[in-house]
Amino acid sequence: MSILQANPRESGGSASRTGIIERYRKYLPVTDATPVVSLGEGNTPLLFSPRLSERVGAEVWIKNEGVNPTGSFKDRGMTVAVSKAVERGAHTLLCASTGNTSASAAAYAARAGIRCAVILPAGKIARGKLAQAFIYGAKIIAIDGNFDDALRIVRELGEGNEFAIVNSINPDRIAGQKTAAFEIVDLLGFAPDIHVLPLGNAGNITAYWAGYREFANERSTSSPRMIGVQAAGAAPIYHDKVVENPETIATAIRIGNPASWKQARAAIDESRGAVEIVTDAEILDAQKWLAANEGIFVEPASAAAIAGLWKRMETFEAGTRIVCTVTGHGLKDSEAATRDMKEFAPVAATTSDVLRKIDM
Ligand code: AN7
Repeated sequence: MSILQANPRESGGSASRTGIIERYRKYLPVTDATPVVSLGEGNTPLLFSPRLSERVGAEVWIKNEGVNPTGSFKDRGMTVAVSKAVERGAHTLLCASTGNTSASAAAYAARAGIRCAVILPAGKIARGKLAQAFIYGAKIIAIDGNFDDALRIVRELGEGNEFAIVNSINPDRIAGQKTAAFEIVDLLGFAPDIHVLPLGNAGNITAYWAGYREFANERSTSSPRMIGVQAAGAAPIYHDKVVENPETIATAIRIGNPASWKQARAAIDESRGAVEIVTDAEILDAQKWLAANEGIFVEPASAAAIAGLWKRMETFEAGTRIVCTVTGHGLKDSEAATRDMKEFAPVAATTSDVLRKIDM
């Protein structure tokens, strides 16, 4: 068998697991002429979460986007954005990022055989994400500034024809990311009453809302109330004011002036949803609790959604069906996860010493 037969272009090169373009082609801005650049993204677990449900007095499912090919939801948008960029003849991708977008862009550029440059706030990217951009071979430019500065530069550079911008200001990204809402409705057979997710640059809430609306029209299902959760130190939408110096341990959502601010506001208002804020301490608490009680290890930005869910639990009626998206894998930011971990003093390598130490 030739390599081409083993890797049929029609399935994006994935024989075992097709990506979101193949699964939801008719809802996406692709044609037969679009070369599908896929790593088998999407089709992520939607897990009923018994302990979380018990804790908040509602039915809670977790949509675990951390198991995408590069460990975050960005891959859904990136497969569409990069496929379209390649179709238009792009040679170099460009993005600003708090980490995950750069990891995803770098991977899909590698897959497509094109270049990728990423602009990152120096010193504010989780180690695992930086490792990804590096190992996939992206050109990394660290700036003395934050994500909002990086995005401003990307917008300016995007005015020329040299770069294909793959931030969520590119509508192909939003189109790809809306497939997460499709999967939820397809798997549950209905839309949840409430959807909770972290809110950073606000592309994802925009995408989910578009997805739910699209399926609501097609299948006359309802649409959920959209609840976006920001970190207390980076909460421009909550305060309705640009935050000049956003700060939070959840570096993925360390954003003071979200690009899709208006769309996020519209999603929240139209769905009669809400914006919630959570402190870093609440985020770390939720991260540890979710790992220890549901077996799901997420990065701090994703844990913000869980912390936000807890904050609002008094408002849930019994039987309320809630989906919570956890957006990125915990291993991306192992420093954050191990902040309270002490050194493990070794014991003698004997069974009795080890047994004494287990002590549980
Ligand atoms: C894990 O990578 O903005 O509200 O540059 O990585 O759609 O921005 C990441 C955002 C939530 C917020 N959770 O989503 C980037 C970037 C994780 C994230 C968000 C991000 P948006």
